[in-house]
Amino acid sequence: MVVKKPVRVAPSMMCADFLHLADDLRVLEGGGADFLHVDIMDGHYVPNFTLGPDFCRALARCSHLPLDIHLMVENPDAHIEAFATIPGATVSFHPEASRHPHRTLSLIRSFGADCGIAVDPSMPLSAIDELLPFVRRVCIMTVNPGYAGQKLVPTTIAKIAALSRVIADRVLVVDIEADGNVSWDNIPVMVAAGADILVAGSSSLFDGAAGLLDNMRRILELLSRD
Ligand code: S6P
Ligand code: MG
Repeated sequence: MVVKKPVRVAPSMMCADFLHLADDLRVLEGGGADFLHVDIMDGHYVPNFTLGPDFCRALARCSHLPLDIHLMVENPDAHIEAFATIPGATVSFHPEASRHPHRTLSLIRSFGADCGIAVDPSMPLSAIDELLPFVRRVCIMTVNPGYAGQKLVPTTIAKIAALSRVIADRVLVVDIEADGNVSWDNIPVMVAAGADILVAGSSSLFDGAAGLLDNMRRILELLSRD
């Protein structure tokens, strides 16, 4: 029998208040967050810029929560070392941005990090079929990469469900992460589809309607976790 791990929560750091980050990290740790999701954007793979290796290292110094680093960059191989050398990190990249994704996965592992791949809403699951046995995490992007505060691409829910079946059928040890518009309404839908990790951003945890701790509690309640 497969014992399912509880669904885990990865607050999206690009949605955090950078001017109160140290205090908010304490709240997230005490409130039951499992990872810190860090979006890295290069202005080429996506039109936006966000965070970088110095920010990741500062987070790793300031928090015991493992980093979940999501590279939205062209030519990820050129940047792997800066991120994969951070102790405890998982580093995910978009395979279409790499000429040889298997090689990129090996490079991540060679620095001691766990590796993952991120799947754009337009990318079919068949495109990652050959990579699945070599990754620990698949980040299913439920919005288009590049910005917080976007609306769900609805077809990505069926993609989570289909991937969940593939993982079970092939008896793989791979976590499915849902990334984008993880809202109060979408959380139960994503979990029912098979998401193992939820990236919590401006649609829930950082919606500003309540404090961080209250919103963390509300997420854990929805997940029936306390
Ligand atoms: C988007 C990025 C995501 C965002 C997240 C924000 O390119 O990969 O991780 O940070 O989508 O959450 P929300 O709830 O604003 O969509
Ligand atoms: Mg992300």
